[in-house]
Amino acid sequence: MDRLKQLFKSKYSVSVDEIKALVKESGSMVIDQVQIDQVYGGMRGIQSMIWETSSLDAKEGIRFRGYSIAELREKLPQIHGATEPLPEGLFWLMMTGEIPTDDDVAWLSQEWARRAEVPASVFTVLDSLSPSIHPMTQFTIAILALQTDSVFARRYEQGMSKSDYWEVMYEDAMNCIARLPRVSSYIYRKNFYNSDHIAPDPSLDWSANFAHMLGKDDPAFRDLMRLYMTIHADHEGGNASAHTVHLVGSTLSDAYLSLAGGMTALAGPLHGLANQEVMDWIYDMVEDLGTRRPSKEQIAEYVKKTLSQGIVVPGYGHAVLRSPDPRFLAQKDFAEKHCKEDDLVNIVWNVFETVPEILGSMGKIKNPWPNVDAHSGAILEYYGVKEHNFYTVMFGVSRAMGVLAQLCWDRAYGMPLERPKSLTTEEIKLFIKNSTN
Ligand code: HAX
Repeated sequence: MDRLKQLFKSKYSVSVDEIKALVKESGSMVIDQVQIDQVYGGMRGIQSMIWETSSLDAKEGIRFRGYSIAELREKLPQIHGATEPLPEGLFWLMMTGEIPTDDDVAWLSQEWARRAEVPASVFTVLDSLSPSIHPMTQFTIAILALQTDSVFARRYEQGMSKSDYWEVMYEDAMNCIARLPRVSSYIYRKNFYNSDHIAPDPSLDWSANFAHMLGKDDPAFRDLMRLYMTIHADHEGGNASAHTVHLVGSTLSDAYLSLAGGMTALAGPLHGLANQEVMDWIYDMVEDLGTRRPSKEQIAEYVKKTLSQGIVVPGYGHAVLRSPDPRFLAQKDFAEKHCKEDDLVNIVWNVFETVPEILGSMGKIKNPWPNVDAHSGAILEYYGVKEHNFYTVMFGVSRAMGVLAQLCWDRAYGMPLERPKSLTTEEIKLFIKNSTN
């Protein structure tokens, strides 16, 4: 058994015993109450699921196993010469609750490199797809094509004990994460570089190898990828992509099928596609105003024009957060060090200074602040990844780490099929009538 699997096993064994005891002793305690406006309002805030790998505070933002993004940037191992943490370290942390050593992350980099070979059939599937198919759809199709290699699916068909589910989920999660940079960079080079593919370099860490296969070998871009892959990985369990993976996984669908479900949720414009929408919106603004250096007054006018058309300002607002997203601030910090003169980056910063006041003045928006997607595209463009419709795929590669780490926990806990109760409006009316009589 490898070192991460061994440690994971020792951790989950303790947690499973604790959970059994707490459910036995306190299982009937009421943890939350549900209002009718929440039932109609996207289930906001209802405390109804377990997610161990991270937790989101409305004001403070995300914490991974208790560590903020600022703390992760300080505490997670980095490789020599790098300025950002290795996402391998974050995966280890999410799986075990422990900050890994330099040796642990070096091992994990090698382990993912060892598992990274993508079956030729996946490339055949991708080659058959028209370039007009959105890269995010191609990515989801590729994940489904990878499913032929699912260890869980094969072992389940042969008949396996429930007590072994976690172990094969671990194998699938590790293989899947290892292969996603290759698959997604293949989509990138196929669509935008006339299938001029770049072979992986297994001597590199996971993010640097991804950067390399995209065709971007600037050391600063490698660091950007390490940061990007770290901050996009997880945002507790209730967000649409994470919750979808958890839900699909609860049917005992394997890691690939579950992840593909989550990626179709991430592909929506109110979720991960917002990073593409932000850049398209900025380009429309630049064209409309006829300048790449618009003043804050010009930006304010354009924002008001967007809102008057009934269009949301992409990259702003959040279902949970009520302050600027620390993932936005981490990217701003990176951009201040690496590309502070860039026109598009400066537009992002001026939008940040302009939009919250306008959105706040509308009175209905609960969070006028930027989210993670408001910043990422401008920095990616700076380093030459200019294809906006690829950005959500990059988000998806990172998100896989968080949701698949949690799926290992779901299996270790023996989480049951998820099946909440739905109501008809007639039933709600009846409930109101009976409650008020
Ligand atoms: N621009 C204009 N209007 C906005 C807005 C924005 N950025 N954000 C919210 N609103 C509107 C809502 O559409 C809603 O309007 P109606 O009452 O007319 O329907 C109203 O303000 C109240 O919404 P809310 O309660 O503040 O926000 P929700 O929890 O319903 O929605 C969203 C959260 C993220 C979906 C929303 O803020 C939004 O559409 N933002 C723009 C898209 C975006 O950036 N999405 C990415 C979010 C982060 C993420 O998941 N990244 O992957």
